[in-house]
Amino acid sequence: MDAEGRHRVIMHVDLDAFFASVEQRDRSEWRGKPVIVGADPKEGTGRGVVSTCSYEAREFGIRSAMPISRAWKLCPQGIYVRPDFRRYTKSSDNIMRILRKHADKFERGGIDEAFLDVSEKVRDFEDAGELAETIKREVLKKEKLTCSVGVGPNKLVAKLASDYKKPFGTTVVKPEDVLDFIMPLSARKLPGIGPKTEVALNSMGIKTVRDLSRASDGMLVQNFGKFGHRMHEMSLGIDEGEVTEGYVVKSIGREFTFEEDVPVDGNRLIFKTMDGLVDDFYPELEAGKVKFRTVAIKVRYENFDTHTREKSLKQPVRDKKIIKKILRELAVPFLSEGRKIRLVGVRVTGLSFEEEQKTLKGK
Ligand code: TTP
Ligand code: MG
Repeated sequence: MDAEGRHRVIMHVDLDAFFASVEQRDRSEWRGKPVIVGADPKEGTGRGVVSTCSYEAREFGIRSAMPISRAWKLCPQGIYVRPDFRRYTKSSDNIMRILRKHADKFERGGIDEAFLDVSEKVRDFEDAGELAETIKREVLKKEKLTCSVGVGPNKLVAKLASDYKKPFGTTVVKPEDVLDFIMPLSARKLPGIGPKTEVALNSMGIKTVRDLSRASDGMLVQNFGKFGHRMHEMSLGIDEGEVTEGYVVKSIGREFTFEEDVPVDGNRLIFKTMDGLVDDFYPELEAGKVKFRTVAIKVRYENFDTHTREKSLKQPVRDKKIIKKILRELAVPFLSEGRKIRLVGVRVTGLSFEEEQKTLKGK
């Protein structure tokens, strides 16, 4: 609330099935059909995962991050496409330009989502709901894509609200309705609570946000450290975070958990996997015209013991061969450890942007 006791009005906009919707927009014969964007399914034997899928594909039970082989089993008749980041980035940039002009303060939250502080632009929450409809119509007309919008007194509530009615939904949560809105949601919906934390919470009998709000702050801190305190705050709908300009991608990378831990003589498999991960994210660097200065590797051993190493170059470059070469160097000490490896991750950081970032950060 500000000095006059007025609430902030925050909006969160999230595109519906973003990558898949771009594909359906650009290939009209795919509209109304199950479209799955991700790795090559290779008739069910492919490795890698689903990036996202159309709502038609979700009816078959397919979801983001699911193994592509599993998606194939659920829906062999689906349309399977490799991601084309160049087109997604372009659409994303166009949409962000539309959204930005409706906000007092604007923050891009990722490739398909943004927060808008519209406190000065609207009279009240009802008015904000109307602005949300205007924005949805404008995005649909100019970019031929649908989005869902959430409005609330803070970023947390706005984000939960945009997810509440998808696709093409609008959900307005007034300050006095925050607790009624948030309490029945699954605790898993809160940002930062992933599958592992969910399991830990479930084992304490905590399933919903209401359960979380009833747990003691001290107990949560004891089990989860600082994040325990944050979880408790979130369960009460509290979020003081400001909408801040200047979204910057800090790193780009991928990781992969082996189906079975890789034995100590598995160097070839490790190298092949790392190369595959690089091939997977490299198009994102090309699409965004991004250079990097640092290459990093992450290794998790069978006992979950996790280590990282990195190497920085003198000059930023964009070169796939260099990434692969440095990763091989960085991997050497891990491979001579004599322990089985569970996961490898590869990442580039120290990013510099030739042009896209300017349009992101501009006025
Ligand atoms: P999301 O907004 O999480 O998903 P979505 O837009 O596809 O679907 P929804 O209607 O539920 O919002 O992510 C945005 C894009 O990010 C998504 O289109 C593809 C990409 N993505 C991945 O590549 N891998 C992932 O695991 C997730 C969650 C998203
Ligand atoms: Mg989305």
